[in-house]
Amino acid sequence: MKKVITYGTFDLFHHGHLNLLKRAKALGDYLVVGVTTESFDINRGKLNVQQPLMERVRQVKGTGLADEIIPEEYEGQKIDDIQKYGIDVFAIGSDWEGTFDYLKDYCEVVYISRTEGVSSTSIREQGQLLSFGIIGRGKMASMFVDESKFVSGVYIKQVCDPGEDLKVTGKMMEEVSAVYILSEPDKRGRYVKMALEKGCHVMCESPVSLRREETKELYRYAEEKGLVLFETLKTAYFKGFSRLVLLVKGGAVGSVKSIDATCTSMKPSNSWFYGSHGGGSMTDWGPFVFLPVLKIFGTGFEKCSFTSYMDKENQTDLFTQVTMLYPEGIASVRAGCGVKSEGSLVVSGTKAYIYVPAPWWKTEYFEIRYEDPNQNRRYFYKIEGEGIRYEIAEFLKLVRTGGTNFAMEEHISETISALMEEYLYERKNNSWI
Ligand code: C2G
Repeated sequence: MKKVITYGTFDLFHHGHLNLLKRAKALGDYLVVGVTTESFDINRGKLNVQQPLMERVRQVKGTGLADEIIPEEYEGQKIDDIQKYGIDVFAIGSDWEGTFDYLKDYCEVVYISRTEGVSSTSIREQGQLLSFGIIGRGKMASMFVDESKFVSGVYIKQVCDPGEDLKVTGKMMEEVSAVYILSEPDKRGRYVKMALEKGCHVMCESPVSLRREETKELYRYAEEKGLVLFETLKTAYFKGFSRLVLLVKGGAVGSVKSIDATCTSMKPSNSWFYGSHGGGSMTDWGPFVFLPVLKIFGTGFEKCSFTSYMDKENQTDLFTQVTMLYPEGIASVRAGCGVKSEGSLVVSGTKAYIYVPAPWWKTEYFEIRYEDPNQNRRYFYKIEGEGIRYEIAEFLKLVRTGGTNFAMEEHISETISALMEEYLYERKNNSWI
């Protein structure tokens, strides 16, 4: 019996896929089809596959052409599969011409000519291209433009400077279906409201507003209008970080008793960014250092105290320490600007602790460490580019299919605004030394 194998994502199954399967099947007597898993696709840069694995498997099964369907989960799996399933022919579309020649050491390799004029990407984009307007400037805005190129189904139509006349910004909002807001934090609330009024979905940098009540109202308003309001904070959307949180919730370190997180940078703070509030370490890093605490311990802290070392002349906090007391444990987070420190995260539990080395907010690597080092585990998650593409892909998914933003739930977003509000209030009314 001649066995053939082929692989694919098979998202939004179309006649190009069907032709490929038919021709692959005709090369032998038994066809094995490898369907890619979500995480494999993300790792190889396919970020906005629309259908979940099981749905894609069902579609392949529905053709009646596959004798066996397997998941494709990791790089290098093809050689394993060829050996495991006793494969004679590896077949793949001609868009991969040459890429899989290395498999010739294991079996025959056939490139099947690709069906012209149809692709999952073009189906995804048909009538569904999401046009974006950006309110912001500088490095962040241009990084967003660059990263958006990795998410099919999105294009940037216009960029507006936050200093621009509101009429111009309003006009832009009328011409796009989504807006990304990275203006100064005290202006964000107004832009979010305006964009929602004009029927745009909104991606907004963290914090959405510097007042809890305003953030809450904006979420209510978005819901009322049937639009997505989405708070961006890169770390929240990284696979490594979300896996870490899931592991902790699943009891990997036992009951968590303490969370320590530090974020510092050498560059001077964007003081102007916070206008009359003045900037500093907390305004630069606050949402980041709060994130692991709020994701793991939740938002029900009993006490929260801030201490800052202030550069009084410039009204900036150079280093800030925040202690949060929860019924089950304590969190101690630090932020610094113009100070170099170990930007690590430690989540300590009754069975073990998780250590994320600097810069923890990228969460590309972490370890679970036990009393007995033989039990230690290491986890790696690669981030492509600046990592903004993951947020954009998640946003697009929510716009298209609805649902909850589990990476940054509303109550966490609200609490980040509340903590920033409280911090800025205390800073104004306290004289820290
Ligand atoms: N295909 C085709 N004609 C099209 C579109 C796709 O012949 N118009 C083929 C592709 O060449 C591939 C298969 O259909 O052989 C599945 O395509 P995708 O779902 O796009 O998967 P792909 O990203 O090509 O994955 O590691 C290799 C991958 O698993 C192949």
